[in-house]
Amino acid sequence: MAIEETLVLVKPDGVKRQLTGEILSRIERKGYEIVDIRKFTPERELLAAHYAEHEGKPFYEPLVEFMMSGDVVAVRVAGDRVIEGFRSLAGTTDPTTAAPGTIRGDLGRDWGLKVQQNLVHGSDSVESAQRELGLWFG
Ligand code: RTP
Ligand code: MG
Repeated sequence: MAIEETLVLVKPDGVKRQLTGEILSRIERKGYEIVDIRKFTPERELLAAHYAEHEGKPFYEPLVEFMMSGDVVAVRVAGDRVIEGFRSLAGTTDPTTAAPGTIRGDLGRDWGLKVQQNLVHGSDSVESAQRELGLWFG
């Protein structure tokens, strides 16, 4: 079986705060491999496809606007059980209460904004990872 891969995004808050290196370093120190990496500001069409499951939710439009607000670093990461492994490294969605020791818990917090700026995204299943890697890396 091929080694598992996941899509990690360093979101615009992480890029602006110059935390890309810290986040990539945590991925590498855990033992995962960075296979490919790109930095660009995503367009609405890509984000609409990426976040299709959230369309219609109250946070959807603020989320898309936030993700279009600056550069994102998209990373193809490989390793055994990397999908659940990275989500464990990232911590839970809300950065205020994410466990210390995680990326969101150590480096994130609420900023009084309409959307949770929580530094990173990680695919949540094999199917999501394949779909999302196709969207961000073609
Ligand atoms: P991600 O997809 O980014 O890895 O995060 P996740 O699975 O932990 O969170 P998900 O439920 O998929 O939500 C996607 C992103 O939407 C923003 N969000 N804001 N109530 C809120 O304000 C809210 N809920 C979700 C977050 O940026 C979250 O990562
Ligand atoms: Mg998600």
